[in-house]
Amino acid sequence: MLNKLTNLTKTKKVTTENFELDLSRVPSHIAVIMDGNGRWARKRGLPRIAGHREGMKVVRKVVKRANELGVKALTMYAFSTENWKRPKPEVEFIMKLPEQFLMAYLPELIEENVRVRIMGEKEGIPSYTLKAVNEAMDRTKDNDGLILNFALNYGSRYEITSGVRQLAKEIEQGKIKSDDVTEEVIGSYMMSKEVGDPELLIRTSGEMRLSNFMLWQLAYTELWFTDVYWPDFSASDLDKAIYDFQNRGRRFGGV
Ligand code: V07
Repeated sequence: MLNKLTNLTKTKKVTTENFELDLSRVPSHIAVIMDGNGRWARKRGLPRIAGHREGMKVVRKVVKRANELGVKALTMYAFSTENWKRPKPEVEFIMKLPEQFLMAYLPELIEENVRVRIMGEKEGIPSYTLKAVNEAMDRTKDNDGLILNFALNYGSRYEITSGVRQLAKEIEQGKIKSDDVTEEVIGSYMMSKEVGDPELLIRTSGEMRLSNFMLWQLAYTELWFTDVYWPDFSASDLDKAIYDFQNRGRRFGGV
């Protein structure tokens, strides 16, 4: 078992049975594509929604572990703009998960000094989902620990398009000059402006695509893939991703 920890508080290193993490080089922002919930369920002869429910519990475990390791921000891809194409009952079930998640875990998140955020297009999200999320954002707004940023009704090309449209509007109005448009300026028009760019992207379930997720922000991000289905993902899988991150040769100005 990889999740038996020793000396977490005593030294700068955290040891599991197989590897040691350097707590001074934990990625500050990790983004996660939580894929494989439907396949996890099918493998067990369960309905897809059972996979989503199980996946929700894993979010909590990963938040807990990330917080212990000193991660500053976690961006979790909860619902994409493409996910509306799924069968209506499945979409309705998924949209009730934020409320369920918060009912079960909000007290614990508050306790752990976590700040809840969302990024995505609010239009289209059911009102009961927004109500739960707004309440969580409000009740955690003064927390200054880990930022738990859910991508909800999010699509990166949409994000870039609406950011560029807004920027163009402000150029037309003379609020900003086209010559002053830098990468930093464009970044500030993205929905992730609060959390910045991830240092590590994790995608579960064996797919090796970005699927319209944080295309602008992932320019320099280390990408880590695993065949593990999201509901089977554990705290030690997170450790392994961070361990691999710490053992990759970081090249500057290279490829
Ligand atoms: C969702 C569970 C995880 C696997 C991926 C798809 C299904 C937690 C949330 C959530 C969102 C906002 C919030 C609190 C919790 C969530 C959706 C789907 C839409 F403030 N899990 N989870 N939201 N899944």
